Amino acid sequence: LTVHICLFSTVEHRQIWTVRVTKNPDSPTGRPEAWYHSLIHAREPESMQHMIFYIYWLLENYNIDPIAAYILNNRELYFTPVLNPDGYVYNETTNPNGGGMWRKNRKFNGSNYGVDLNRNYGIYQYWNSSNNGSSTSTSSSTYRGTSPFSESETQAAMNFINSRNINSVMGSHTYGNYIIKPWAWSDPSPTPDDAKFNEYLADMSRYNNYITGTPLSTVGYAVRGCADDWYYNDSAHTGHNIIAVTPETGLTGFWPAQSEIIPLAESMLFTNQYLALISGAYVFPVSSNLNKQIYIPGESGTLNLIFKNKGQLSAQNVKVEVTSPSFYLNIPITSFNYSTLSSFQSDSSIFGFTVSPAVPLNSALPLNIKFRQNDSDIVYQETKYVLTGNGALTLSDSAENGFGKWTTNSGWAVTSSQSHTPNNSFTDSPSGNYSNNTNNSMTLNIPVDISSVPVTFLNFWHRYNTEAGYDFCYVEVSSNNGSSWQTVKSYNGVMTTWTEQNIDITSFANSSSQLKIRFRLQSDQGVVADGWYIDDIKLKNYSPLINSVVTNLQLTLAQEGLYNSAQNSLNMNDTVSVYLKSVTSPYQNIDSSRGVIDSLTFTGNFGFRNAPSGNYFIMVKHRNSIETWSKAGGEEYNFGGTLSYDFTSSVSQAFGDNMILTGSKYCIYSADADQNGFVDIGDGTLIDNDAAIFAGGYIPTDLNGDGITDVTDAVFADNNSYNFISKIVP
Ligand SMILES: [Ca+2]
Ligand SMILES: [Ca+2]
Ligand SMILES: [Ca+2]
Ligand SMILES: [Ca+2]
Ligand SMILES: [Zn+2]
Repeated sequence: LTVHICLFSTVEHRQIWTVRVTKNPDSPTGRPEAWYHSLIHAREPESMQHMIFYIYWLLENYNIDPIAAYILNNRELYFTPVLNPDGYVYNETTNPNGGGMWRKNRKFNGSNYGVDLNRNYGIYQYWNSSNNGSSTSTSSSTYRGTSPFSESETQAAMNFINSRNINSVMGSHTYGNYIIKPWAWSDPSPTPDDAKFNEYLADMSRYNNYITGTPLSTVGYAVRGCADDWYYNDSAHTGHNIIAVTPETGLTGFWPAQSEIIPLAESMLFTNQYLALISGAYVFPVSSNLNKQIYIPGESGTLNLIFKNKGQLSAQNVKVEVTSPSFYLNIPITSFNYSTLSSFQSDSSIFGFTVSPAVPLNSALPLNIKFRQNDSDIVYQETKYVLTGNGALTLSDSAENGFGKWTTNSGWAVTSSQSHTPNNSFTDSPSGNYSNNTNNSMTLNIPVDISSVPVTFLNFWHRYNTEAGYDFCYVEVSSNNGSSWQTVKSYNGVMTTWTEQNIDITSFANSSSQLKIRFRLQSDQGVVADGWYIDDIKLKNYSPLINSVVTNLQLTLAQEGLYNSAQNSLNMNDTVSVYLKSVTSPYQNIDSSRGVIDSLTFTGNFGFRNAPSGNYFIMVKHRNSIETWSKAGGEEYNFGGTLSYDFTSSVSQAFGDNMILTGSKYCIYSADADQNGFVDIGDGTLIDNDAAIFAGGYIPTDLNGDGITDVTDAVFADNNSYNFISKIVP
């Protein structure tokens, strides 16, 4: 799946290695191409770590994860882990244990070393724009070089881009937890693709909640001579622009602790996948909404999916699919097909479902959403839960009983100045505005054990007022008692009406026995506001129901035609259908099951999954027997339990005593070959006709089960029609 190629060599004669990763990588495949490069700045090793982590994820999951398989089968990826090897080796030399702070390459400039490669891209207009996005001083860490593409590393990048047909580029940096779009230089207006970039950045930060924007709105300065601007607008590509983005991973500096390396790499995994996927066709959700938060057993609902082809190429034979592994959910239509979805075209589908009346409360019934392309390839999958009942409340705090369940590092407290439920709520800054450069959290004291009810929803009400784009409210979850945290949601700007949030944190909570949650407000160095108010915090937990409980019915019966009284056995094992019927008019079907009556024991096992506990008639249908109901009054049925019923023991076991005694067994009547509820001339005619042509096999006119239809079958029809045998129902 991989092959390595050399881009170019540096002033210190090191090679810039690049690896092609795709199925059958020995030569270019013609698949949509994406390029990832990192360590253009030599002191930013996490940029390389998350790339390597992603490459391993792809390779190790080719036969496991359908998204990995799709990317490797349908994209041609290029990875350049060290675009600035001279600078990286320099750091290794000065600081063998890490921590080296050299940023530029190692070009000697007469008196100083190094050019900032991410200030050395063209075109001249960007490289030399009037803003202060780079330095002309050779001693500066942002020295731009003598001219655009003066450096061998940037020339290598330029030549590589121009030699290939790359649709998307990720040039990775650290740090700050940003994802950055063009323009990097201080252009007076946004790029023509700004709306598209905004969607891309919103999607890419969907799970890691990185802050998104231009360099000016994120890291706080414009960048002239930046790689992304040239990739996006001025590479040799004609007809379309390369989607170029820059992630800045991590919050703790250029050399994060060893324990952070993998969590940070994991935080970039989806972002990395997404960049590959958008270089071709990529159907991705815009929204997926259930019509209710919780459902009553027996209730119907809808899942409304809106989706869009976020890819740069047209998507073919798109299938949107919703299925459930739970027998408690009935989804009549499980997929919709769309022959073509062009780039940035959206569409929607609505899936109806019914929740079984038998489902226990506080259950979570999985809905597996899959988007497929080319009829089969899965490009997106997600599980949502249909919930029944209010859930087990593993945490509930209305702020009316003090701050005792929480710990704060900097002034969170109960306030009566705002509340959702009177009189109090929690707030970060009870005495006015929050401070600049604050990092203020309110953390649950005692961890919650959700291991037995792992489907977890965090529900709370809130309102907030922060400096939009700069000061953020974070909802964070720890599955290890606070050792590490993951952001599940962030908010910024102004929202001054109390609003409910109901967040599925199941994947973050990870079935933990030590779940903690934290609300954290973080501000930058300027502009403050009132902050964040939170009330009525709840953790609602549910048990996932994948395979439902089965109620077993042991049913004993004999079919008149099949029964051999001399041997006290049936002539064959045969299938019957069993229905649980309401005991009140109009005696609706509540549940049904099929099974086989054993020829020696006269008994079959029938599993039911839908009927709630109650009283039901047991009704039996067999391919050529008279429909027969259990005795008057119905049978007591306990969901999840077992039940047995024996038709053969007494004539009164059948409703209306509608059975015939043969030898020692009461048998259900045979010869209703046309299954109209009567044994009459119609059945006799069917049997006579089949007998006349010597018909054989598994056919309804073979009443005694010997594989042929003849006079020995006709005799049952003659006798039963003579006696006007018909079904007897309540
Ligand atoms: Ca309250
Ligand atoms: Ca601020
Ligand atoms: Ca405040
Ligand atoms: Ca026969
Ligand atoms: Zn950087």
